[in-house]
Amino acid sequence: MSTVVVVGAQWGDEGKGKIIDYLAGESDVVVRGQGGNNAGHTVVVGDKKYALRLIPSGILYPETINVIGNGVVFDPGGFLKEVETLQAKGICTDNIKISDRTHVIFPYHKIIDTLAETARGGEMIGTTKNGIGPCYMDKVERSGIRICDLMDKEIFVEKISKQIDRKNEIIEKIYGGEKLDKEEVVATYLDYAEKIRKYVDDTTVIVYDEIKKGKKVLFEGAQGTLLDIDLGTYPYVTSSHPISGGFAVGAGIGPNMIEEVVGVVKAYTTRVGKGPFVTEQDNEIGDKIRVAGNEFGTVTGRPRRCGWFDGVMVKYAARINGITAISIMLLDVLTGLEELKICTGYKLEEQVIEHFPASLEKLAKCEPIYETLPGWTEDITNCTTYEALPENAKKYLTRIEELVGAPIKIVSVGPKRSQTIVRE
Ligand code: 2SA
Ligand code: MG
Repeated sequence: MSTVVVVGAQWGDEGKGKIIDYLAGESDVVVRGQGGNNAGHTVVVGDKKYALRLIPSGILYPETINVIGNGVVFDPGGFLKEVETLQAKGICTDNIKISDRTHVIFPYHKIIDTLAETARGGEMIGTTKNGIGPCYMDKVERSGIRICDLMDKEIFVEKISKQIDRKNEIIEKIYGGEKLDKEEVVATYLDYAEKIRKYVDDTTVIVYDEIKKGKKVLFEGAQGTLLDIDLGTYPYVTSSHPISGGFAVGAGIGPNMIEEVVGVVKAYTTRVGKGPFVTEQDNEIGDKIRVAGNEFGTVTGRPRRCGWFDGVMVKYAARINGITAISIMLLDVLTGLEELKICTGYKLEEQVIEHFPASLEKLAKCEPIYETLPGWTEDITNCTTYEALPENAKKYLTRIEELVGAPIKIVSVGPKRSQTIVRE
């Protein structure tokens, strides 16, 4: 396949980093199309660990072109820091292309993100406070500032001056926060502009040409399907489209250019932030999974909420993404649990619900319908073939395939690259 999209099929943190790295090694181009530095992939290569946030995973391979597409929201300060960290580890960062249509994150976006969360009080979303939502708000409101604006000093100064005046009013009058110093923001961003200029390009042309040449292009999803602004658990979502269709818009390609969609799924479910979670195990089982799976946020260290595999949710993700292959992650975390439960349906006021509901109030009232399967005790971390997995592990995976309606083609049994079973 020459074009592959990799998406998270749950609430993010599915372990996409590992699969993306696995596929990036054989890709000519790796493209990000949504989100910003609210994403965070950890890639382990040999004994080195790389934490990527905004830069595509292809950066670890010298020949690969890394595209930050128009659908991304771009924090220049964060980007330059990431470049520096990679360079310090001996990684070449020349092969990065940033779309000239990408919207830029400014300090007021981060300030407003933080102030708005505080103002929401008990109803906070639990955002990453990176200014993601407020930057997308400006984009949709049609007052955003793009990379192409930043590249032209005169245009930029005019636009940013107006914007800072507006934002200072919001910060001061609505939230009682402290106003930003206009000159300081302008000077900082004019400096950033010069540092990123060499990376800026029309990436829609680059991606199109590479696909036409028959090159291998990997579209690297961030976050997860249930965090999609339209199709996720709204309002506990991010402000972009972390689904396969998000790449048509966020990279500027025709949807028919996407050939394969890999859905990355944990063998159980986790979520960070707030919102209903039908299969949540706020008990000993959840604690066991959290410890075994090291389910704590990479950046903040927040404990993640843990629960059983939710077949209703992943079936929904498979449908809206057009998932052609599933990659099951962290199967080894379930080793040693006597019984495993899989949610096959939801019950709402005595009715069985087969499709993931839109209303969060309904979702919060849904009871999981579980099927119980026997667990396994054998260590699976050294299994290199699907056949070598314990019978009960295979039964568990087969049931997931049936429920979700897509084939499992990759199974991960540990963090290392070598601990990846690819099914022929
Ligand atoms: P924001 O900051 O506006 O995007 O936050 C809105 C909600 O989205 C959630 N959110 C996330 N949840 C899980 N993982 C995220 N990023 C992953 C990471 C990246 C990945 O490891 O950091 O797995 O690809 C992520 N980003 C945003 C957030 O908690 C809010 O609920
Ligand atoms: Mg993560």
